[in-house]
Amino acid sequence: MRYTTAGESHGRALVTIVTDVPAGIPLNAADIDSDLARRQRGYGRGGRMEIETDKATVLSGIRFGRTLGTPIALTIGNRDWDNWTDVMSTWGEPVESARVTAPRPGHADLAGMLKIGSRDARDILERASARETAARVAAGAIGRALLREMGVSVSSYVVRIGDAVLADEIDPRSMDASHIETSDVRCPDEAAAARMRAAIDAARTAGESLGGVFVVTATGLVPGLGGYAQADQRLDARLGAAVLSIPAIKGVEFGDGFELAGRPGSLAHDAIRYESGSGFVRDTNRAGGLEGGMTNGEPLVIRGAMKPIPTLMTPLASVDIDTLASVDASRERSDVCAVPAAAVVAEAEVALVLATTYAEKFGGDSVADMRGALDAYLARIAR
Ligand code: EPS
Repeated sequence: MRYTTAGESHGRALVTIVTDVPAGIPLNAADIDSDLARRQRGYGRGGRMEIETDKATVLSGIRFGRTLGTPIALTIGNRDWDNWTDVMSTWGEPVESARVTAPRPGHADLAGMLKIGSRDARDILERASARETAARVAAGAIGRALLREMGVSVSSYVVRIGDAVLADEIDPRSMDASHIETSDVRCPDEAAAARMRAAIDAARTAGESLGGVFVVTATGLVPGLGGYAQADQRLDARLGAAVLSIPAIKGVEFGDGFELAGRPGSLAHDAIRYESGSGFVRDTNRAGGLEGGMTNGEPLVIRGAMKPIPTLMTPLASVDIDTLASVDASRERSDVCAVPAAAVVAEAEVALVLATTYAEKFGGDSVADMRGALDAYLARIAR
């Protein structure tokens, strides 16, 4: 499955086209809209989320609640567009007073202006905005619907916001996803969640913003997805690129990740046992479900590190691109913290990569054929 998106943050709408979708995936509007709603939640989000109620309008590729195997096009309207029709007009003359001339350190503003030769950071920031991730989440919901047919589920939780950390990692196999969904910081532990909220409150008061760390997990995966034979088959690389493509993500780890670098080999890998009835069993999952660029049948565990959002109400120093004088970086309405939302976006990116690997291994034309091939594969492995 592949997707492309279009749309500016304060333009009329976001657009997604998803291609290479197998036929016959059962899907309903709520599958897409509930993920869009999950992305909008989260303690620390700004005023924009009170304006928007993201919903997808499907234009093609789905008939009577099943994918046709044709490209799926959908749009998500921007309610805020009504407030931006002058500044974001498609035609006519620019509004000179609305130009953004003090690039924000950490945002795409300055490098983007230099890149395309613009004197208005809005030409760049409108598209660099993480608003675009709503379109990705809609695409990801289609990947997730295919994975559901393959017996796979993808979820996420937050383990760190600023200096507030969830100390004890939870086992994805025993994770209570419903509790995470009711937490406004996507944290399964209420004491840690309270620390995270307090950190966000303190940041808001100080005119600051905060980043953090989230975990995405996928369970029900068969071993052997991805590949060891070529660089571009390796699932670590594909998943890493997908998560790093999300705005503000600066780091990705699989399983015990960077910690593995400091351990002896005997404490870095996952010993293999055979148990009749269960097959090959691991008692640890330090690898995070990936060995040799492939799934190994254990839960996939990916951590993503998000930097703090660059828009600061107490801004860093910048330079006015007209006068070259030192000025405060521009302020825009923004979020204090969007780590819970980024976790939902990362689920979508991971779901799309995993759905693609299922289509590669089990045939991408029809979900019924895929299920048949998957069952044959599972039967062979069991033998
Ligand atoms: C976002 C919408 C944006 C921001 C945020 C993500 O809305 P607005 O710019 O109108 O307030 O809240 O974008 C950024 C943090 C960013 O740096 O661009 C959304 O829908 O997720």
